[in-house]
Amino acid sequence: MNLTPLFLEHLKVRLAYAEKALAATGFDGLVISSGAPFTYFADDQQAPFHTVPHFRHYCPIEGPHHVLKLRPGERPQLIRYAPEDFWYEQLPLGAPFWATGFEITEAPTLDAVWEAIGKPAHSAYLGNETERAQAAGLELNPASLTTYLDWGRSYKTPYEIQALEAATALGAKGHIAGRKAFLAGASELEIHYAFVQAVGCLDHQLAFGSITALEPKGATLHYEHKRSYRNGKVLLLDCGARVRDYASDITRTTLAPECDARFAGLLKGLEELQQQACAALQPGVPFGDIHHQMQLKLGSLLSSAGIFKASPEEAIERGFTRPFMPHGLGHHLGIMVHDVAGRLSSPDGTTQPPPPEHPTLRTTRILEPGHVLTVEPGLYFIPMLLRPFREGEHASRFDWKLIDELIPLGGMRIEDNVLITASGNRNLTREYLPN
Ligand SMILES: [Mn+2]
Repeated sequence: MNLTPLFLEHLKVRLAYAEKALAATGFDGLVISSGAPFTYFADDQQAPFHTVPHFRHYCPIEGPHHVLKLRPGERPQLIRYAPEDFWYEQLPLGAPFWATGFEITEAPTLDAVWEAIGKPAHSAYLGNETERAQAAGLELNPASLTTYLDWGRSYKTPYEIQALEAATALGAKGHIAGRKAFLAGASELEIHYAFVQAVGCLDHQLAFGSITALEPKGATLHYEHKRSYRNGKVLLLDCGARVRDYASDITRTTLAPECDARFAGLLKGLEELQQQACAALQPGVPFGDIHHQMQLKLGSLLSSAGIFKASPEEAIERGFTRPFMPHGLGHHLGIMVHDVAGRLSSPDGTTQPPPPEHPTLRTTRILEPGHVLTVEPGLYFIPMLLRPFREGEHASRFDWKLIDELIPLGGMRIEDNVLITASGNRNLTREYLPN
């Protein structure tokens, strides 16, 4: 696929938005670093390098210390850090699909990079090479500008949607392999390797540290260990891939045939509820409303399964559903897995906090075409969160015998990546992973 026309159109849109952001926040120019690597404290090893997301938004070049210089009305300048090096491999630039979008200068040293930048007047700097940027007279990471740019990152261009879709397709391949390994009795570590092998990358090139949880570990929301325990009854696999640094974030819960039928019934109910939530994503709808509807449906699922006795409305009012689903319905997805600006209501930095009954909601945005979000309801048996209800005034409303029998099975979550379109939505994940 020739990505050049898609990318050049993306760059045009992004530069126009950056010009608007600079005008709105009082700057004449913008300098962005791809970033300096991070070295662990009292160690000589570096963390796997992540490009500064603001930089990545304009330019897909890999590696640290490159700098972009943007000025309204001018062609964007890329100063490419290209040292001679025999310790680490330095590849020539070649002719990547994006190169024609930039005026490219090569600099063999950091001093040469920053000499090429010079001292642009009234300009802002985004990145972590702050000493260099300060010496160049730049204003460091101004909040008004980053917020304005963050808002714009929620609207994905066709180039970005193509990358997110490709990341979803790749993640789906990993999920198919992981599920197959689980059903053959594999351990958490082996399931993880099956995922990574199918995606064809290194661990740190995944979208995030994989959550590969058998049984009770599924109730630790960000469980990252990989046990050698095998022949599990429940697999909660939450993992995604990256394409050109855009992430997918997919979760599937798979049961072994001998799994408890009551747990299987809840998973079927959660699947229906998740598909209804996905279908509800439309332009003009506040994401928080869909979260609220999902909580109501979860209330009726839990009460019809006999876990507690309450109407859905009462279950929300008294917080009965919250220990079973303590996180938000989803989040924006982009270069960052939990993408920015979920709680903004305007590019000027005005925020819309979540309502008190749904404090963990990560996005309160009103959905618009071009937004990409995850939809990921879950249902967990988390002893720590159940304790206040077990000991509280409404304890008799819960079936603790049933709950205690389900606690060893951990939890379940189903997560798809959904693009908001002009007329509704596209569930990117189901196109590649139908179930
Ligand atoms: Mn997620």
